[in-house]
Amino acid sequence: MSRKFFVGGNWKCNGTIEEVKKIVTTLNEAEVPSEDDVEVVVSPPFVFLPVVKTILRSDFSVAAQNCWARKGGAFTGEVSADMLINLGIPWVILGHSERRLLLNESNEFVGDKVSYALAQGLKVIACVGETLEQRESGSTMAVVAAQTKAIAERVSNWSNIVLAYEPVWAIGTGKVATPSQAQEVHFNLRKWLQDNAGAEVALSTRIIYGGSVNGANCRELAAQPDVDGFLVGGASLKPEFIDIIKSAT
Ligand code: G2H
Repeated sequence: MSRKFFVGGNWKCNGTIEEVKKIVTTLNEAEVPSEDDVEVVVSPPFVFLPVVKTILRSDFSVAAQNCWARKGGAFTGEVSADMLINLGIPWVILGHSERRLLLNESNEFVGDKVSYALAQGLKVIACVGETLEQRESGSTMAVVAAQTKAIAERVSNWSNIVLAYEPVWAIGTGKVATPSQAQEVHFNLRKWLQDNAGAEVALSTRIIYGGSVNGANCRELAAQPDVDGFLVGGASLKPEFIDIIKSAT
């Protein structure tokens, strides 16, 4: 089964309205492979979602960087999945390591968010990944399996989930995983899906890589059989994001 290449741009907590409009202009003017070959989703901070959605080319989509774990109400500072749907936002990134580590989001809490967001009709980029300490102690697979299990226990339909493997030691550090390091974890995650969610889910779910992806290293990573695309941080704010999109073909 062919899995359409997926390139996400995670803008994190960056940008002014002027900078955001400039990035969108660059994207809108770029020649990239067709929608048949690559799915592109950019994720600005919440406050810029409406403007980006309005001015972004129609073959690219937008994602929020987070949402609340259930229906809205008395949860100061949170944004609910229902609100994103109401605004016409199709995607959300959940479980990013910056939220897991800096804001203490547990595997279970991330699983609850994924489940609720899917139930409201959002598509989810669900992030998993180990710290350097965990990698060095040999527990990479146990860590990403536990993170994926907390999602799998709460979700039966994986068709609207993209799984992003983002080793924490590679995020924003310039220290990208080697193609074989990425492939090894992606292969094992797919095997985990096969054993725990079924062969169809394992074959069809896109597993993308994130962590210091740039225009120079993307092609070698994209050539790995179980790397189905990227979640890009720093480089998604720069024109080289176009080169990363082009690595789809
Ligand atoms: C990982 C990635 C985007 P960067 O967080 O999700 O960021 O490409 O800057 O390492």
